[in-house]
Amino acid sequence: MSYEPRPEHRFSFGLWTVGNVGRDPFGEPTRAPLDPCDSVRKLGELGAYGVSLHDNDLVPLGAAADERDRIVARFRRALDESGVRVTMATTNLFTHPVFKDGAFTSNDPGVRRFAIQKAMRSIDLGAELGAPVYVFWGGREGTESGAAKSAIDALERYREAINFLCGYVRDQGYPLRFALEPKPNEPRGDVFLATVGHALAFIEQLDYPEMVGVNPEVAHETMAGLNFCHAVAQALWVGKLFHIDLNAQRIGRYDQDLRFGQEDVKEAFLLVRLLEESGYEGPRHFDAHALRMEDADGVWDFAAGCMRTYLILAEKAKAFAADPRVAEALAAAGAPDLGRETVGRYSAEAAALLREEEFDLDALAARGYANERLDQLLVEHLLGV
Ligand SMILES: [Mn+2]
Repeated sequence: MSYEPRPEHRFSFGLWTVGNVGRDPFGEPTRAPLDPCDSVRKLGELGAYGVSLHDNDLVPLGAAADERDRIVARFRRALDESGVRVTMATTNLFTHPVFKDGAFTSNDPGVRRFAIQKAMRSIDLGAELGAPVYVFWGGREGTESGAAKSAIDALERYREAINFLCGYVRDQGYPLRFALEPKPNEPRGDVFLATVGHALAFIEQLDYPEMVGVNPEVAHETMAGLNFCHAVAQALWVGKLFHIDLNAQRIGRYDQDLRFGQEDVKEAFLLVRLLEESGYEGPRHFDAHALRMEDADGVWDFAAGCMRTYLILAEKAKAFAADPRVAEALAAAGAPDLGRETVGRYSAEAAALLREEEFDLDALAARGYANERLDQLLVEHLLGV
């Protein structure tokens, strides 16, 4: 196995990920900014399929129209030369101080109107670059002082904004779908649409729910101590996994955005197994960055490592599925039986039958589920034993 990334593996990286300069809340940048065109060329050399971007990763805020067009044309050439495509675009609605109280949910209507205008222009850019998915991460949509903002009003304004932007995309005829990216906190103390479950429920209240899915991120659900695979599975189950942000994170920490597989290899394995076996066809997108002590070379070690670990885990998932001992342990665990209907659709006849059915509770309760055997096999696969 060479584990060499190729475009058909559909790996993608944000411009802001490899371009991360190593700033943190306590320290200044440790690396020089990268030219987005150089990032695209380097990602192409490493075997990546795609790149994603915020509007201002490419075009500075406030750039004049001719400057914008010149920057975009130059970026277009780098994409064409490298064969890398834009797989996702999004709007920076968090860096400028104007968004300090929120963007779509700022208490100030002027800020809210500016945020929607900025998103429209950014959607134009994403469509021009051929992005099929447009992500909304509402990092500033939240509160520290719960008395200062009605969460009900905020959700109504959030819905108004997404509905308006759906209308804009339809009106322009862009072949673009939206994906909401949940996060429980950071930078705000408490962020609205905190988890995948919150986002899925919100989507059902929109005017065009079919246009909107989710972009779950490993770090964001893990920060809250939630099971990321369950979140992804629920998104898959309702056909809403439009995009995914892969990285690594330890529970209970700040948003670490570590290299994919850097922490909790077992959960990373289960995630890769889920994605590979589910038929998910979207990009395997890394939203992470190199550690702050890395230099320019370390950035590309980070990027290559994300892809290599994914490919190793995909191979491990195949070997796990093909192992007859695993199949036997899965059968002993009853895993295949969960795929069978329990009572089927309701009918009076089925209800009458069930009402009379007799159960041997002692026998049902006495059964073992062989989870120890199965989980040990999983661990040994991962340890290469
Ligand atoms: Mn993300």
